[in-house]
Amino acid sequence: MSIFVMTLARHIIEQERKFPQATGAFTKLISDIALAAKVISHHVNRAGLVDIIGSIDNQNVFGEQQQKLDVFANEALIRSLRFGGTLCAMASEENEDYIAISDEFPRGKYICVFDPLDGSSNIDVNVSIGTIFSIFRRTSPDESPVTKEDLLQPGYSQVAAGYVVYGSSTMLVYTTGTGVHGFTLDPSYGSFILSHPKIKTPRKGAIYSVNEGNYNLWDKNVQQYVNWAKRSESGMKSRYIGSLVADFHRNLLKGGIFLYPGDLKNAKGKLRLLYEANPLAFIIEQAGGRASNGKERIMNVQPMELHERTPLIIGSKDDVTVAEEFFQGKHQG
Ligand code: P6P
Repeated sequence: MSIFVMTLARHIIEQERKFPQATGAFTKLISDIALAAKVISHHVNRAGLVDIIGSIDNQNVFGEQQQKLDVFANEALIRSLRFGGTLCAMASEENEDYIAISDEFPRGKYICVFDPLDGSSNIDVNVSIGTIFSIFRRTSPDESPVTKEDLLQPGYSQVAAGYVVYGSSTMLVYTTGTGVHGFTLDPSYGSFILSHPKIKTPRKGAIYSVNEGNYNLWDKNVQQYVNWAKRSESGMKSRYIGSLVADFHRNLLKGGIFLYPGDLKNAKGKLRLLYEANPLAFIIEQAGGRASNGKERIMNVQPMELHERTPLIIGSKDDVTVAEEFFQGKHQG
């Protein structure tokens, strides 16, 4: 009996067929991202074996110590995307400004913003890390120079979003607005195989994920929510890896809520709107969940800066709704 294997490449082509005006550029763009993910996966899985572990002396745009794999992953994505003719611009957490594709190279109508290797502080201790990406169409006329407004689009304008989690296996999870689909890398063939079709997250979960070490920095509404979540009546248990993609992926599949609130040190929290919160928000909504900054839907927020931060509450719809009620002082827990 021949087994039909649905690969990422086949799946994207089928998705593309749903858009009659599609030109194949989108298929190539996702394929280019998948190629970079395979290259990064190969090096992440060997990190302990070759001299790319440990910090290098330069720092990224936020003064954070760059791990060599950060730099490698960023270069792998930029190289894989720059000359494919699908983009007019890209932006990365590792680069202060966006990268416009110069007109000496073939250019496309898409924009890709990404966090090349999120959770990189976990590399040396073999904890799962991830790549997160978000894709838009440009808003300025095709032949004109790219503008910052092309990059600063609200999350509801995304045409696709996804992440790669480098864990016990390497998985790529993506959406183009018609459901969420998960692919597991089969390293023997170097192909991403459809392993989790049409992912739906439970309406309510039993997991809350937050760094309770920040408790004394939170406002009282946030403290009251976490105090409620810790009580047996909430039916919840705490799970926190400290790697966004790993925490998000577990909660997506099992149900639950991830929170990174603002605090006294960082009023808007730690996570980035464009290439962390928005892509994961697109995915969670497509999977039936919800993503908020505590006051409003994350994907409605108009970005003002490339690297702006946002508080993030994301996961099962009912769990996020309860947390929002606490954050807004409406829930007497
Ligand atoms: P904290 C990793 O550095 C990261 O950006 C996310 O992957 C993760 O969710 C968060 O920071 C963890 O931050 O303050 O809890 O260590």
